[in-house]
Amino acid sequence: MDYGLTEEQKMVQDLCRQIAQEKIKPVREHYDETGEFPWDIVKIMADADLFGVSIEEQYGGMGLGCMGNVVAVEELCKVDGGIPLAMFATGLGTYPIILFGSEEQKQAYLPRIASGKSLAAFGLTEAEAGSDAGGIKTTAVKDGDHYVLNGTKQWITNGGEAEIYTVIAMTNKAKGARGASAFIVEKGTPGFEFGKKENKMGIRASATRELIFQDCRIPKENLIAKEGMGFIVAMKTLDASRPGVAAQALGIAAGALDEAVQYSRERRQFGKPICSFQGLQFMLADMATQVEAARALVYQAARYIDSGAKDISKISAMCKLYASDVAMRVSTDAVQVLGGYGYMKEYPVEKMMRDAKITQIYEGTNQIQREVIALNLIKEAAAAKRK
Ligand code: COS
Repeated sequence: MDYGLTEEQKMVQDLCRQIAQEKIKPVREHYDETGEFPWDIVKIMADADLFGVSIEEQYGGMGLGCMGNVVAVEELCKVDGGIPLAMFATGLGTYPIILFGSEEQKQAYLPRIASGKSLAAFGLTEAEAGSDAGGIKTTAVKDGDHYVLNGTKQWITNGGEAEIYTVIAMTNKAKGARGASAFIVEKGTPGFEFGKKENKMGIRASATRELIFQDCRIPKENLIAKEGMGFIVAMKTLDASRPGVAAQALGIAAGALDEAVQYSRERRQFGKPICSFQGLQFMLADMATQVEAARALVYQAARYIDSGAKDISKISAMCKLYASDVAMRVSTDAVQVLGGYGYMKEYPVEKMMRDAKITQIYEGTNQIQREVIALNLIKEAAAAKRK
């Protein structure tokens, strides 16, 4: 099917398909079992310039925007939802710099990230502040030419492996969400350590760790935007990055569908391939329809973002919500199609089902996405009434 991709987007898609099939597929089981960080694949993705897909060309990237990223992530995640996360979690950690960084900060960090020499990570979540992003307790206190950070961030993707961290901390607790600020913190800064690596259900090739700040002094130049802008930086970052999670979910769903269709042609019961039974055909038809609908919404969101539109919160939340629910349903159905084999680790669909679950949870639970969508609907209706 022709999705109206540009030549450059098709080139990225082909490149990712090749990397996924030739490099990731043979090792996905190993990384899932061991939970090791996939540095060999990170290097392959870096050599293919994939870390720079959506970074502007003037900073060493390909300049292919959100759509370039979505196409790449979908293709890689058809084979494995965990290993490529090193790449698009780096994107999440980079958005605060892309969207709000000064020219000096962009020049200092974006070329390093685009080349894949340094991974990035985003530090917002804390033990007591997940959905309630405004409730963070980590503090940043100005002290001359420095800020001093104290606090602990939880469940940070790429934690420990990344060199560059964008971190949200309170510079004025009394002001609540309006008292938060965003900072760049480099690995190796004294007072910045990592907690234990989490043992997860899925996306096990991805590193998830705590970031621990104890009197960590960073130069005042590492403040992103202005003091008090941190919550907005975080919200706009999530608006920009959620289509990436949606693309991960879409890729997992499409990969699970492929596995189910293939298997149903080979598996014989009652003397014929199980794909000749209508009960199974109806399942496959529903799975395929959901995958296409998710793809349409994810591509629509990415194109809208690339058009330069400002009101992207709603469509971004919608595509993440829809594609992740599709990923969960389709991967669960794929396990059902494969039956007993689907439940075994010899086949990839049980892993796809485990990997799919996180897409309904991280970068904002799907309950939060629904809230974002509803709040925007109400805001739009109020604005239309005023006109
Ligand atoms: N873009 C720009 N501004 C935004 C915004 C957005 N997407 N979302 C909120 N804001 C602004 C609001 O307009 C408000 O501004 P004012 O203070 O000028 O009125 C301010 O930010 C506070 O907004 P609000 O009162 O809606 O904040 P809440 O604390 O109620 O939180 C939700 C809103 C729940 C939507 C937010 O906390 C959220 O997205 N939580 C999920 C966080 C998340 O995804 N965590 C996952 C881990 S990070 S990988």
